[in-house]
Amino acid sequence: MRKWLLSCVVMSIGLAALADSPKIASANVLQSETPTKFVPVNTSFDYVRREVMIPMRDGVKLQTVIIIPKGAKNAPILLTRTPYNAKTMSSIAQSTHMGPALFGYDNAVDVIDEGDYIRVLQDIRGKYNSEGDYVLGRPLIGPLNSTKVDHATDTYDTVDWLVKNIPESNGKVGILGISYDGLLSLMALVNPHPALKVAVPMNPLVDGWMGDDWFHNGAFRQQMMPYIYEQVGTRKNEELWWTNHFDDYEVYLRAGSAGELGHQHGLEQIGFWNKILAHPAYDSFWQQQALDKILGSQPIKIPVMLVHSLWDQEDIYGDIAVYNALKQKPDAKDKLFLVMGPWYHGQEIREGSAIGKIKFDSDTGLYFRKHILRPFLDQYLKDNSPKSNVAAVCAFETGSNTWQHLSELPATKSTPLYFTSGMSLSFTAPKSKTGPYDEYISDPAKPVPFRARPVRPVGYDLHKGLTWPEWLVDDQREASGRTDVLTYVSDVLTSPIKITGQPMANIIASTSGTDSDWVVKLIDVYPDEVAGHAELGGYQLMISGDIFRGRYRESLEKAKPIAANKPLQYRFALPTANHVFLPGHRIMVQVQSSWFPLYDRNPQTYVPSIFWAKPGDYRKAVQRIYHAPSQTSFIELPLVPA
Ligand code: PG9
Repeated sequence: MRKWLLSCVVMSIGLAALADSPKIASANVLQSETPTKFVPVNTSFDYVRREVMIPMRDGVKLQTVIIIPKGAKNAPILLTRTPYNAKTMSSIAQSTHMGPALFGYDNAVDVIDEGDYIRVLQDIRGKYNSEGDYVLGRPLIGPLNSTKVDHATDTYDTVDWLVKNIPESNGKVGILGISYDGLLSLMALVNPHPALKVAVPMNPLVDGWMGDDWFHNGAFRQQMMPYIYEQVGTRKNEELWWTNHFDDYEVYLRAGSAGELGHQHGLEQIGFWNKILAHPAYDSFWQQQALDKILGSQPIKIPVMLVHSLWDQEDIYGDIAVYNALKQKPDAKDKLFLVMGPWYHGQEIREGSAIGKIKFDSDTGLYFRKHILRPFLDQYLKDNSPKSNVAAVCAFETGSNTWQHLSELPATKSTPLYFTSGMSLSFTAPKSKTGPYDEYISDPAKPVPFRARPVRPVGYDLHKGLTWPEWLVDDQREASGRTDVLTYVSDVLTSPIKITGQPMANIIASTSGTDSDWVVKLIDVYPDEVAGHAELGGYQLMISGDIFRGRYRESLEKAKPIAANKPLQYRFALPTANHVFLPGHRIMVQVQSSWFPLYDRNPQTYVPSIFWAKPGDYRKAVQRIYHAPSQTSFIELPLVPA
């Protein structure tokens, strides 16, 4: 009986199991665990985040992220337009707090967060989640842009929408940004919307040929090729540049020429690259989009603060060019402001007490944000904010490591510092006719590295060895020890020498080739030993330096072969410095003919386009720098009288 009962139980369990089996099977048909639309719960956040598509006048909609401090009323808006992904720039950390969420690229967080600003980040047309076509640096409407839209109109339309659709705002908008975003802030100055009250372009690209990202005086900055590849190749920068060596020196040397390297990467598919290839000279393509020229032909409509980094490894030319173009205008007096800090590109929104081994005695980035940027923005954007006392020129003097607050840049006396025999520098012109030149052999097979090898690519992760932002302060001792670099040095200084502005390189040089590059570097040599900073003993700190492509000696617009073995004058401006050479230091000038691989090699044989120089075109050349009484080479220093 018990047996029967048991078998009945077993049978009924078995039957039940059989009856259940289809149910189990259906539970195992796995369905998506991801909701069709996940709604994040962020009621505990101290800010509200909105994502909207703002329509432009041509119907194209731009992805815009709006971050509003909770409970904000009559708050001003700080706008940044960017090609670098508004979404990630506005949620750098997942945090309930607005400050940490925004901390990072282009967000001067202490100003935005502590100032209770509404933060708006927008993808420009053609990038990331915005609609429309992408044109790198899209020229303003005019000879290079026959459409009805540009970044000035897009800013206008955006500002118009923002002030009509953000009830928490006081209807006042400021625009700011670094580099590309700085260029966009500058373009916003053309026909600004009445609600746009102030602009702060920091380290903007202004003139891609003269001295910002793409060329310097005609020499091509080939390490920017990966940027073009990634930035223009796909809307969301999904395709990454590939490499085949750890050391970029090898990558670029083995490719032979920039054109060939681009070809190996399929770069000719990219519109902007073809424009670079088509315009190696300073022709109308570059001149007509140079923003200093465009803005210089218009009144200054709203207050603008230009922020310049003295060791900007990317855009060291443009903001000063804009300042020079605007400073004589009648409205400059109360509308034009200049800040110069001891920074690499964009360092003004980061920790600013040092670049590499060079220290500035205080956090200059924090000082800028707290005592210059914030009161300046508050004055123009906040209701009832007091007038700030921000000076027209706030300049950090390197060497003495002090801030200066001035009504204008100091008057200077252009003073030649001559190259003399014995590899010396002197304020007295050379008298000796003996040994009227120094010479070196420039070999394109062994170009002078612009920094110690292995040369890593352009990149910002200092912790991963991508120290590109620091290269302008690298110790130049390595170069001065080479036989293909000429090094002139002064006696030890007994009193300070102060310079403000752009030194002018003025060399008389010959080459045995028919084309040549000339690199001139102005250097501060530290005393042999430095108490408390042993690593700075004898340090050679570049204060200002640049490259000039010899084929443009007579005309920047039209290349021409150089007459071989003929001493000729090369004269070009170096980047702005605001520096004191202290007693006990020496002044040094180095001259060389390559800065590789940042700049492409000059084959030293004239060819129509250096982008397509062939292996046989690259030839050694004998280079001479003259310092005879009738052929003086010198650097003109913008001396500030003691
Ligand atoms: N220097 C970068 C850039 C600016 C403008 C055009 C292209 C590149 C940047 O940091 O954005």
